[in-house]
Amino acid sequence: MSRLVPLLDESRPLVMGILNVTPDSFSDGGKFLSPSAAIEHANRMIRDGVDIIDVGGESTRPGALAVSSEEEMARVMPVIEAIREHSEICISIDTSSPEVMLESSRLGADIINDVRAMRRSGAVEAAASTGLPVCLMHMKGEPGTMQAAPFYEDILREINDFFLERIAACSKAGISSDRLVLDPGFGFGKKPEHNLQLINKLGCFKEHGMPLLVGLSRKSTIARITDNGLVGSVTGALLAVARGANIIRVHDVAETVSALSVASAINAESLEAEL
Ligand code: 7PM
Repeated sequence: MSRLVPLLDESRPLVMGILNVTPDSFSDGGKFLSPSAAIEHANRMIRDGVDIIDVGGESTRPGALAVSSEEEMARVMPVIEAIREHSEICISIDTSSPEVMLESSRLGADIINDVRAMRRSGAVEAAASTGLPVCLMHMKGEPGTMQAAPFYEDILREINDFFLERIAACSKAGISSDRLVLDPGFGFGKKPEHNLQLINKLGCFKEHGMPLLVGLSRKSTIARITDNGLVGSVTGALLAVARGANIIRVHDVAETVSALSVASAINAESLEAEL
């Protein structure tokens, strides 16, 4: 049984901390490439109160080059293994590769987070065979070209139609709906105004009855509004949660946990609930 299920049952927003093991990642500048540095970062996030650690070995930044699954495997597996060696923290694997899904699951990962929503050949079957929960993210186009000229007639409708199609594909492969998490894909083939709209209207993605994940931390839409990426990202996280997000994917775990604790205390009008 995945460690995600009991966490989601707590019915409070969960914080997913980003652990990049790519040499070219946008915010971390390659700091976390070596397994030992990656594990140090993971331990720090655990101390800071993270609920889920999202391990990613493929850069999906706009314009990024494709990574072979061998390369991705070599980056990610030592890190998953090392985290699992000394912690029961919930581990998410950020991948589109069937091989990486299977091997991560074998090493004790709990969630498959796929920015391509299982559209790669063999992915949906691989994910189904692991029995793990899956996050289906909306992306228009591919990372290399998605920011060229994003165009939507009705973005909310288009994302919901995409979710319906991917939910059906998963269901056909034997992934039941109670194992799915949906993510509108902030920054993936969208203009800044699209990104702001999908957070403001997040509630319209609730119609599928599934938990929602949002990742806006340190992304360029936030950077266009404010020079303070930390405050901007935490503010975005709070508003996303207020509009129904269940999981927030962030770089700044301690600050996001603090902000969400205050929000929860206000919503519950109790201090005890947080102690
Ligand atoms: C460079 C630019 C490196 C952007 C990495 C990124 C999401 C995700 C990413 C998200 C889910 C980042 C992104 N973003 N998975 N993976 N949702 N489910 O900022 O929004 O971390 S990669």
